[in-house]
Amino acid sequence: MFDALSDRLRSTLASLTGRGHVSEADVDAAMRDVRLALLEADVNFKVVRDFIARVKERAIGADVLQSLTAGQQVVKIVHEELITLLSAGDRTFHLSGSPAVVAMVGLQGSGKTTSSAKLAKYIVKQGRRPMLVAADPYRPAAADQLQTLGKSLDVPVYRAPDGTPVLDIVRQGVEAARRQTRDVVILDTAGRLTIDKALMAEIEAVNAAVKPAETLLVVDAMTGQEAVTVAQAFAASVPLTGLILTKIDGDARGGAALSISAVTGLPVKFLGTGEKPDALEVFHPDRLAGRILGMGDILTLVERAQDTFDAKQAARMEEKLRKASFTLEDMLDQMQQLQKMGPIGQIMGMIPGFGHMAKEAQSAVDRGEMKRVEAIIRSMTPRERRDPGVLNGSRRRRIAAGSATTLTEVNRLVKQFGEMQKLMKQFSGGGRRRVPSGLLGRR
Ligand SMILES: Nc1nc2c(ncn2[C@@H]2O[C@H](COP(=O)(O)OP(=O)(O)OP(=O)(O)O)[C@@H](O)[C@H]2O)c(=O)[nH]1
Ligand SMILES: [Mg+2]
Repeated sequence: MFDALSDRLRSTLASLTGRGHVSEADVDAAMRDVRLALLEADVNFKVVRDFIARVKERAIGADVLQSLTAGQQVVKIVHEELITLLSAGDRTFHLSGSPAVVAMVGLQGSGKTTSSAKLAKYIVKQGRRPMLVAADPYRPAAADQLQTLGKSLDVPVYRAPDGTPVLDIVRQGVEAARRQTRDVVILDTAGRLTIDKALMAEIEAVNAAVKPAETLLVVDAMTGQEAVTVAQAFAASVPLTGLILTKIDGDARGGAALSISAVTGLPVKFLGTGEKPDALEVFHPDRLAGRILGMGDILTLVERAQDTFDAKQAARMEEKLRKASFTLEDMLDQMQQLQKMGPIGQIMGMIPGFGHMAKEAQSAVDRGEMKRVEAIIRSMTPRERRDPGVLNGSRRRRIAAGSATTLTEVNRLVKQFGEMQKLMKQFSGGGRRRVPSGLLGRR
């Protein structure tokens, strides 16, 4: 979502760091570019104006420009101000009360049900016992959707008979949770097409009836400034404790994510980054700012790796890498693990210095290149996977035919793997240098 903005900011800021002396005019010119980049990313114009004013005020101060590292300092100021921009309110996820009640509210299709399931999964990981409540009395299909998700996550779903009024549903849901010793209740409420009085009244009544510890507004980041307007309208009439921004993985321009906290004063607590139940990230302003400025986001990457990789397997892989006994079989394994971490473009965007390659890597995957490499390895015999040295011409032709690829592709893979092995031998000969496990499955 932040690709275009990120590209522009990176190149503008690179023009500042790539030189010895930085003048006030240089900062002005760079800030004009930053301003345009933000506006083009659909960031609210008042937010942009204030942001630029703050950066300029700090950057044009005498100590900055006279310093030998003026360029870097300006970038640092942009980074810090970007963090401030994203940091409104209290981002702690409060789960007080027994059970703690979390109400999900928002417009139709914003992602309430999906986010309820994601949150349930997140809460289970924290060692708690959530229950989902289908608090949409108007559409039986909504309850079906939640039940299916709950089943796949092994989280119980409370569902009242059709036609039960919403206040009865939520009270009964909380009761059911107490009986089943569930300590968190997530209310998946009904969406509306527009913000109307009836919806607001319903949210208020639910609030009064079950006193949620969190009332989270779910907004679709793909709708851009519309999302900001919606959040403003909700915030003006019901007490919200925070926001969940969904569909951050989409190709909208990112303006909603960058403006919504500054405009509403509400904290963003979570980001939805995909359709699957594990595509939820706790929102960290510093990490997002780092990602946008191309500084990477190692912390999120490490967390994802920890969630995805089994520690023993990772240790075994690292051992193999160190001893340079890594085979094509292992490479296939690693590629599969890596894909579990999320779309390759997202992952590469988190590695410092790799941001600019993220798009190309993603399109290589989208073109099916990763699948083809997998197919090639799968068409090899175990012996060939362990020792590509035996791959003579006729074996290679057999593999190309078996994997529906070409001889050129097979040759390329074998060659690349050979180069990788050489590299690994250097690493292992070079002493203690550790190869980050899990990151080498990349072609
Ligand atoms: N790509 C992507 N899709 C999402 C995300 N969150 C939700 N979706 C999709 O958005 C659509 C709507 O999601 P729901 O969770 O059903 O939305 P809702 O707010 O419960 O909708 P109503 O109950 O009809 O008001 C579904 O197709 C979801 O798969 C996300 O973070 N990324
Ligand atoms: Mg729903």
